[in-house]
Amino acid sequence: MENERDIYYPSPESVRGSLAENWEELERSAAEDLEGYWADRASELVWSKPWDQVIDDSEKPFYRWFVGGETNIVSNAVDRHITGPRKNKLALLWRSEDNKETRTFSYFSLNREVVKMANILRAMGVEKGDRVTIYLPRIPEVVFAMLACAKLGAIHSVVFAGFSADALSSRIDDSESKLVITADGSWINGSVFPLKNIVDEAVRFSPTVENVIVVRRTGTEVHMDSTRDHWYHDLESLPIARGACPTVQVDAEHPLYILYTSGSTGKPKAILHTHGGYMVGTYTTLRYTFDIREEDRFWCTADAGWVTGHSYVVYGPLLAGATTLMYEGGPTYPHPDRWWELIEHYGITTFYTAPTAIRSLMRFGDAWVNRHDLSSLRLLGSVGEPINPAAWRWFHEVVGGGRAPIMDTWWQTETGMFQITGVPAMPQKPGSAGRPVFGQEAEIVDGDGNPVPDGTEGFLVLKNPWPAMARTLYKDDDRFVETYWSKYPGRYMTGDAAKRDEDGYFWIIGRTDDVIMVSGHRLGTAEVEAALNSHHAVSESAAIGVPHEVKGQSILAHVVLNQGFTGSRELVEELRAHVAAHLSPIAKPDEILFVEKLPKTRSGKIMRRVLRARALGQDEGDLSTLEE
Ligand code: 6R9
Repeated sequence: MENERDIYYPSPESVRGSLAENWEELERSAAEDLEGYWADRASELVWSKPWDQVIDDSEKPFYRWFVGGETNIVSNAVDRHITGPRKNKLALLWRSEDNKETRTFSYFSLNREVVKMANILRAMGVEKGDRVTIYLPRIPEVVFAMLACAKLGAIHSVVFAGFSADALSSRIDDSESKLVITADGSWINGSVFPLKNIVDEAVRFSPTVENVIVVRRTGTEVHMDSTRDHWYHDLESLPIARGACPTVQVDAEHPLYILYTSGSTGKPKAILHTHGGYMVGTYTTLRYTFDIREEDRFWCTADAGWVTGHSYVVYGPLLAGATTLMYEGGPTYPHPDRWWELIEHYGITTFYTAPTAIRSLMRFGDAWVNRHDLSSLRLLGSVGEPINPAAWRWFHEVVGGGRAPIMDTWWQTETGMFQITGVPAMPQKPGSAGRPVFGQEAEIVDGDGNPVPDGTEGFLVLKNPWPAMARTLYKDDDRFVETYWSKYPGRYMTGDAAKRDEDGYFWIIGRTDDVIMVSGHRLGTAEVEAALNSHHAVSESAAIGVPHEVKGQSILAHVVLNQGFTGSRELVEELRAHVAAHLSPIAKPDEILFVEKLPKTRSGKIMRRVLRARALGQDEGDLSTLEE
């Protein structure tokens, strides 16, 4: 933050001929004519019926986009490519964690896989509007499954394949999914994570799930229920899998997917995105920010279980007709140069990852990077948390060879697409996400919604609607209005604290609500506490995020024990394992403190702010609402 004046000017090569070379002009014209700007972008894609109206804001905040238009995101992500010069272009490259298997799909063969899976889903009774839960690791089938659902007009709900049976089951039940697509297991650092067993447990009492499709990945022995479970490789060879499968044309506002994300209460929020606007938004932002060119090879390291995977592994790159890499494993297994090796091997030009990964790789030193030829890289990207200037510089200098600018993209599950970011031609400030995307206006306000002067910290709000905006929370319109649109009427409340500098660049500080970002994964304090509280020794608990050098934030849990229990090293380990099993290994608290009681408000709400201040040795602030 002390380096606001530190500016990196892009090299002439990153500016010349880039799609948003004239960014100042684009910014100005989109501000003058928002509808015209988005109508032009939408016209670059195919619609089976043109829209009558670009934005309908008659029932704010329930905005509708491209009203009256009909299309399907798959018509644009796959179908339109196979009738043109991209038919034989590589769409998806895949590498296994053990580095021994490679699979590649042209747009033509991607379509074949999607058609096959869609035929199978259709034969199992999946129809337009039905929900399907996808619980798959980073393998090509996760892409096929998402696209197959979309092709039929069904709504996918991808659940990160690291969540526990409890978390999976509540998401299946809430979405009332009739089908679950999973794998026998997944590879994590050389060992098997038992996905199918977790699904078995999750669907045991599910009132809605009729079928489970199982992709063979690890070859581990699993239990197959003959009336419910089907191996995908068996289904693939049946006659039902064959033949053409038309892409169902849907209304622009037809739901595309639900994605559960943490909120400040225990119940995750079911973010709903739609076909038309989401398609236009992800297509446009990916192209302008990452300057996608035909010869590029794009790699976003995110998992399809998070929004970054939805928008910028699956939909955005395919909409743009790009070539994408998906890698099954993580950054440091078996050695901290696996990613660099893949960049070299595949000639990746555009590499998009998270600060937590950058920091963890930085710890191993430059030598691991330097033994690889990374000269193909021309653009880098960062997402998920603020990137600290030290990590920014290392990424730029050591990985990007001082050539590749870094696109620091700020956005959320709810926004569906980038909201604040740079473009290659824009000067960069390490640690700042840059400027609102074309057509957006962001503002920093105080608690009453009044804009604060530049340089002052406040709450980040968005002023204009955008096509990929969440339409609602599935089955919960009231919570949607209350969470995002009620505090500052007419403006979208992001929940982040930030400031703007005198050049109009935004500096994100972090979440203001009770959400913890561990390694770029968003966790609710309430979810972690719910997992802890489900242990028989725990009476109650409070989880907070504290700064962590590598992970961004780590979890510090305060635990009040039931009578008859005393805190011990063993119990700490037991509780950590318990959270891993009942929520996710990512959510394991780094530290657990046993306390007599928790600070609470008179109305009984835990004051995590006080715990945070204590943990950081800061002033505890206003304690007037504290109990007793
Ligand atoms: C895309 C994604 C959203 C929250 C968001 C903010 C943080 C995301 C950021 C960033 C600083 C960036 N965040 N990108 N903070 N700089 N470039 O991560 O979605 O999982 O919903 O999290 O992540 O706090 O509010 P999601």
